Amino acid sequence: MAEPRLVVVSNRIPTDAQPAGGLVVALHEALESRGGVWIGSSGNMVDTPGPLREISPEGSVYTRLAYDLTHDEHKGFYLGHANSVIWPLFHHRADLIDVSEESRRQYMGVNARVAEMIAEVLEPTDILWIHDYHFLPLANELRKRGVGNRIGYFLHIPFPNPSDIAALPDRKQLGAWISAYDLIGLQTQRDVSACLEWLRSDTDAEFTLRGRMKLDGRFFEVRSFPIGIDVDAFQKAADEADIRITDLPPDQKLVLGVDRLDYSKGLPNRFEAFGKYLGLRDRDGPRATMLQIAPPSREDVEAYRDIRAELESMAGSVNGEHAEIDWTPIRYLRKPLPRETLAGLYRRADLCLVTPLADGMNLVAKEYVAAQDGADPGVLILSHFAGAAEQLDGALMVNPYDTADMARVIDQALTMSLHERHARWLSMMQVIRETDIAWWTDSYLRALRSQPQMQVA
Ligand code: GDG
Repeated sequence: MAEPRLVVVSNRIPTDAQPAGGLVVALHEALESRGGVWIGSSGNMVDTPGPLREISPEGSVYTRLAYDLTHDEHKGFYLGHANSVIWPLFHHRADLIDVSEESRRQYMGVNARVAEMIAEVLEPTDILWIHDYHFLPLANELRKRGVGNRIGYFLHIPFPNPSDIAALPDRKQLGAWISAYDLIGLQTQRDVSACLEWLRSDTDAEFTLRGRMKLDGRFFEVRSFPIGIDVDAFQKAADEADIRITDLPPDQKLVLGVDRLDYSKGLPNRFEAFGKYLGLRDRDGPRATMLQIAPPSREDVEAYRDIRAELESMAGSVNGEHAEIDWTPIRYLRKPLPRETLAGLYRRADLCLVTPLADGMNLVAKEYVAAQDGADPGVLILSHFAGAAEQLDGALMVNPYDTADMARVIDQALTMSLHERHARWLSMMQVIRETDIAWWTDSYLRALRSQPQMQVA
């Protein structure tokens, strides 16, 4: 029997023929090998939105369908409810949420409008794969329109604790939203436990045979599928990159951070820890320079402007205290770099700091490991709070709130023997290879296809 057609829905749809960036590449490859349809927003804002329009590049084996958002939708749905309520809450920052009736109305409105457009192009045997926190209610909106297809969901960010959900204005609807899906994919076992704990404590969900849940007469499954990367592509890019990419002397240690400028990534804690490390390092040992790449994102949201100002002042004060005429200990680049440059920096770096306060997975951790030279690999320092910590036990684990300990661990990493660096790197490489991006899409879609189509009890 032919495979059912795959319909993917994500917030933004790429417009390039060969898209770049972790998730986008994964979905592009899944659709290239299987064919199907990808639906998402064009990134354009208009006064009066039209229907879905095809934007497939020439020769594409799958179809890309885009919609535009109105200015009010962008403000309320994207900047408002998705990024000023759900994102901070799901990253345990209830103190940053900005609840507004209008934003919530736009969030529901966009989900209803996107459901309407999808229902029009859907065929009865299609399977749908919906991504991320922008679309929590989308399956429920589709069910209301009579869609009986198999619908899967993947949440890229952490699943919140019941205490965070208590602050969600939509908490009473969340059960109906989740149970409208057939398969809820989460990044880690920790997320699955949080989701099951919430279902048990706050909803009428029942556990049924074979690990499935039943709520409001619908059956669904909650499982973890840790997202991976294209390991060979990263290795190749790093092999081909010029590692004399910076003007640092070859004997100077490079400590690298690569993060979207986001308060969940723990950048102030990292700067503070690096400052403390500079205070305790052996003055006769090699100098270490920290290079932080932090391209801005969501700059129209206030909390993102605050983090930017905070970091700039911290970098200034650490450098003020520790810089020499010929050495600036913290370098901070607030712009995106081409992927090839990034691959070269990963290869050159002796240490990568991935120290978020909360993070669904964190692909930078995996990319850094994949880009190392196996004969002389660098060290990864990883926060317990990154989803990747569940898989990468060869990393040096830190609690990002304990900056004095992080400073000592930075020193440990920069003085680690080749033998230990190699053993740790090998163990991480094995996991990264076993659960690469092809494994992620294949295992998720296999699990989704095996869900029975008739779900109503
Ligand atoms: C969400 C979840 C989850 C960064 N700077 C540049 C650049 N990047 C690329 C990295 C990496 C990607 O962006 C960032 O991915 P992360 O996983 O680290 O973080 P989020 O953007 O927050 O992603 C996260 C992910 O979804 C997937 O499920 O892991 O937990 O929050 O690929 O390399 N790329 C280029 N220039 C840059 O300056 N070219």
